[in-house]
Amino acid sequence: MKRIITFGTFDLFHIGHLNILERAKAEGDYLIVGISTDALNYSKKQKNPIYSEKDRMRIIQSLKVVDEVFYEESLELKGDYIKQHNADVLVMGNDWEGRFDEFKSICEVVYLKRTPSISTTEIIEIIKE
Ligand code: C2G
Repeated sequence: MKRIITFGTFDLFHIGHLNILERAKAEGDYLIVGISTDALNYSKKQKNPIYSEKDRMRIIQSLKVVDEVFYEESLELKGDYIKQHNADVLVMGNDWEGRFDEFKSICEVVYLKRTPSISTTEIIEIIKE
């Protein structure tokens, strides 16, 4: 059984998120998703996501393509998470192209093309206008 791992915030869940999760699952048999915690987001962007980590996790967990979820507390722990979950493949969107190549020594690393014209940031901007 091929185990896939991917990571993300998945705030204001949208079609780009669903596309990448479905395509990640298609790379293997079992999909594990690391959900960035509110604290990790705050450290990266100096603001909290709109949806709490608890709600973001419940949404992702409810998807039929997702087999397992956990909280991603630090970007530095990615290698540990890959090993702890015995992942064979790390999948990320191509906005992260090249950024996780260091993990090629412990698993396969695949970057999938992002869905064009949609992002959480754009949704927030449109609603603000
Ligand atoms: N994504 C996509 N198409 C979009 C928007 C997002 O394919 N139009 C993908 C991203 O490339 C990413 C996943 O959806 O692989 C989750 O995106 P974000 O919630 O923006 O995740 P991010 O904040 O980049 O967190 O350890 C890495 C981080 O946890 C990733």
